[in-house]
Amino acid sequence: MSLQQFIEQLDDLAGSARQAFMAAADSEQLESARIEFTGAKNGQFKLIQKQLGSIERGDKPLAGKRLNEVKQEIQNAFDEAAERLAGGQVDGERDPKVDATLPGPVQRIGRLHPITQTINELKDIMGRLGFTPAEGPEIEDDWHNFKALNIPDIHPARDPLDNFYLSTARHSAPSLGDNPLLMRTQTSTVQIRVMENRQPPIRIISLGRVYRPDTADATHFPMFHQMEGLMIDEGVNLSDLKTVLKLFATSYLGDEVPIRIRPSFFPFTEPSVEADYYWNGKWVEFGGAGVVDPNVLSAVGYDPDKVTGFAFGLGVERLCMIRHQITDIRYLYTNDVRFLQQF
Ligand code: FA5
Repeated sequence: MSLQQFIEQLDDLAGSARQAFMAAADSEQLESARIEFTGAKNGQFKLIQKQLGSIERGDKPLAGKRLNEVKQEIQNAFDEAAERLAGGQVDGERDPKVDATLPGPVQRIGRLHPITQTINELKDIMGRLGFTPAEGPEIEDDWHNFKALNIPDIHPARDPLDNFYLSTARHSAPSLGDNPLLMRTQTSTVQIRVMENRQPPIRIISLGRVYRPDTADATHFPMFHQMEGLMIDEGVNLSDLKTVLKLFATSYLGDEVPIRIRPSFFPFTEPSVEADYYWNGKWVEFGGAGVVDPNVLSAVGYDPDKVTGFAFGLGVERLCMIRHQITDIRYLYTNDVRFLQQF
């Protein structure tokens, strides 16, 4: 059994025992609740305690600690109920011995996942720069994931081995010329969806999950998040892009952060760049970007002679990892409470 399951069981038990003790209307009912939860032979606490043996060795100290805490919590709840009944008080009556101004028992409450916290912060920062959030589906079609982004039919990025196509025949390649569905590989799909439905000026971001059959390692995961940015208006150029990326990096990382752009290639931007920022003594890549290719503007019905724009796509996990010095992306997705509690 995993540590998390063990702790969840204990927490459920503590809640149920507290409720049962509180609901007991007389000492007989309280005693039968006590036997049910803490009976020496088959009490529920005993049954969970027996599972301690199946917990991994390294997790045992934490599991044992929580076991003792819950035992004490249940005992306290029992003592409170016994005291209440001894005073002849039943639910709903006022207990003169209870001081309602004292803090109650410590409640273990959940918190937002670090990636959700990062997403909220990114939305905040970009919101201050005038970028509003836009959404798109995670199951996409060929048009939005490739074709409208100037990625031609014969292009290695469409390889079935590099994409999660949704096909009735397993592992079958999509037939050219139709519009197969796939899990989106990039949030650039949302650029197209927004431009198809709105006229410039446009200044949006889109934050969401993307999927690639990448082998998981310290910096790669098959499901990860990207933040897409898109700005279209008259006269928007590469130096506007650099300004926005610099303001973003400085806001997110908190200091004056130098950034640099290097030439790169994406079919949907021309010129294309890779953006790096300087952090903790080294240059770190934070995503791809560029000036929106005129072919993309034409594909959505804009006039490339009238409007121009820039786009960027950043890896959210990588940003979160740099900021919190997380050394392995897999920590974000193994749901270990010891890791998650630190955020
Ligand atoms: C793209 O996905 C482009 N759509 C970015 C873009 C948008 C370019 C708009 C131009 C205009 P790329 O494949 O490099 O680019 O991915 C962008 C970022 O996603 C990477 O810099 C990295 O931070 C992150 N990333 C890529 N693959 C993974 C992975 N398997 N796990 C975690 N993060 C990843």
